[in-house]
Amino acid sequence: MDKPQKKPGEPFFITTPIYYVNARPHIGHAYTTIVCDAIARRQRMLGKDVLFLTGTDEHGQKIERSASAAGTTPQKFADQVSSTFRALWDQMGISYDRFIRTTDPVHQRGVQALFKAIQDKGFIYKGKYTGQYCVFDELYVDAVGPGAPCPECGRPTETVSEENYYFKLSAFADKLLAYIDENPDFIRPETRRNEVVAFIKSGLRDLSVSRSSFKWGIPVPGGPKHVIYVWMDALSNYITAIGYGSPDAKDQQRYERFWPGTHMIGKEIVRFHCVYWPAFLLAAELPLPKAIVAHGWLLFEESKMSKSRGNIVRAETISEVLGNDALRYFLMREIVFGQDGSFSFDALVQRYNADLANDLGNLASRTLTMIGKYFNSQVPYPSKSMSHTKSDDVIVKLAGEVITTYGKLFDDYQFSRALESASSLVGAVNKYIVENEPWAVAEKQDEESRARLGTILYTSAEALRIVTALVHPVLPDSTKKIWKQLGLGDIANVDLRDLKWGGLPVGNKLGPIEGVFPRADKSAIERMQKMEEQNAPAAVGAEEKPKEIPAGTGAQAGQPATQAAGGATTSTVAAPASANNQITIDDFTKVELRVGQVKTAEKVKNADKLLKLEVDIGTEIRQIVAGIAEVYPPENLIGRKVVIVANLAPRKLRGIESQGMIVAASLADGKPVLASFLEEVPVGARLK
Ligand code: ME8
Repeated sequence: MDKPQKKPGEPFFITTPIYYVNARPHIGHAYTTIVCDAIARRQRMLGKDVLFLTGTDEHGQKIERSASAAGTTPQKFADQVSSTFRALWDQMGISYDRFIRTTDPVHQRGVQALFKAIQDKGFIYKGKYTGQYCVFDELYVDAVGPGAPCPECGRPTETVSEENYYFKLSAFADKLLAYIDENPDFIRPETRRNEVVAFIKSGLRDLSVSRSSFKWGIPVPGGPKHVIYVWMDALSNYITAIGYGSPDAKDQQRYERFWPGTHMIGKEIVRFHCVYWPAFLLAAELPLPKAIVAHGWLLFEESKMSKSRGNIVRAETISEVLGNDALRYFLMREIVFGQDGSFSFDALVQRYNADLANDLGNLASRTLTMIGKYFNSQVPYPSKSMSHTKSDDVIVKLAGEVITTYGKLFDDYQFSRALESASSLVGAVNKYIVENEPWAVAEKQDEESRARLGTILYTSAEALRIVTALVHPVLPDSTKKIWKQLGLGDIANVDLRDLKWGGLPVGNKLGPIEGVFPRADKSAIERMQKMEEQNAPAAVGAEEKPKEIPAGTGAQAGQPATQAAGGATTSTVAAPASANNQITIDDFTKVELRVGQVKTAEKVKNADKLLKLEVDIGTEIRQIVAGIAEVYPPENLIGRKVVIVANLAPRKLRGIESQGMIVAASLADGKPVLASFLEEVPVGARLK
């Protein structure tokens, strides 16, 4: 079973997106990374020479602003968040072979080489761009007018007027369409492929591939006032990480060996990967990716899990309470790959208990314990002639079918169905054990009964071995333990191409037996929820101090208590806090006050005092409902800098979500006056 020595197999290159360093990792990022990890592990077990790449995307205006809002330099900011990603992947046992950072000098050199190659072929020219740009998506947008919403995320766009370098994207529409048509597996699943085709057919306009109004990026070769557009920079990681653009011959060989590879991405970045990236490669006359595979979104409480929605769950919490494998299994079994899927702690624990603690865990513990007890921990002989029954053949046949089905489904990205087929074998063997009652057979000492007992337990243990090998890429930690208990070597060395019935050696001595999937109870859910609550940004709600808010400035007239949740918070004209009302500096620092800039403002229907604003706070755009309509006409607020309580829990006012609150003084007549600055202050700066 174990391979005597590893010959380098066929190359197999798989990549995750490189994650932005403006947000800390959550289980949405973990989802893509885990799926790639499981694929990489399976390919290694199929004898492939695997290169699994992940990393971080560190340039661009969004990161520059996030760093400035955090009061640090972009490089320091990127160093810190990038190391958080890397540390998490290490903690989760992600078997990446290379971690690329776009601030790595080798990457910068490679991006410049690609830019130059495209330029040398005549596909880059200089021009002036005046139009809308979405900083959140780092996307040029065809919308018209200042503040027009981004078609991708709905946030207000910014007007950019810059002299830029342009890429002749329009020259590649026909070539792309022909390639997609000739290579049906290039973009998966089919729905995404259809979207891409429709997008290209709607007309491709040339793309600006540099920016000149900020500095945080890779300089354009020969155009030092410009930095290369962050998506061109980021997409190039897939080749710079493996040696493209390096003068070193070894790097060149690595690039030649592994490129093209397979990209795994979330569905929101399909256009960048399936249109821009292949067009850049066509322009530079480089091979196109083998495949681009897009999955759906992980939802939490019905909406996409993301930092800006404040509904993230961290992988660390789940790992700490249930172990790494529980999250891996949930994400790959519960979510139909390609579609959106919901996460909840209840569903996680339910899935873990049902499939792992009960089914697989039970099969392992009862089979191994009985071999320990009745056969002195040595794998018994399965008699073919004596006491053989049809039920044994059923398991042998099913195991053979599952090996084939599991592989086919897994390699077709149907992970949930693959795991379902593995579960069907586990279920069948558990049933086989119950029906054959080995504990009752063990009570009889005659030769036939001993032979029967041996057959039952060999059949169960061999099926367990097969399932364990199959699901190892999904459950690396726990299958490693089961493998040891079966007395076998290193599970990572198993060659799945050799997996077939009968590989468990008779007489094999089992290892020490221990429980692999302890059952989780309600307290596990509570613990995880508590850990996430403690990790969430501190929320300061008006409910805690309703008295301090004069009724007149309430976000909703006559409802002072709800005002601070989303409206203007006011420093009241009431007496200052008395000594016993004092707070410590720690209390104060819990309140995250930031400079924001109003992008859009409009009246809320049927609410005289309310305005709905979109406020840029440096890292993102927030929607805030404020009770200031009686004093401030909406048009006077556009472009105005205001002070925002940025870590207030979101609340709904008149059915509209308010994601923070604006700070204002409240005069004796209850009228609000917005806090403002005499000096110029950058958007996103923190008040402390
Ligand atoms: O887009 N559900 O980085 P990013 C599923 N830097 N997957 C999710 C998810 C969710 N709720 N949230 C995040 C970028 N992801 C660019 C990529 S690549 C050259 C540059 C995963 O930090 C998913 O893979 O916003 C998604 O595509 C990716 O994280 C976005 O990560």
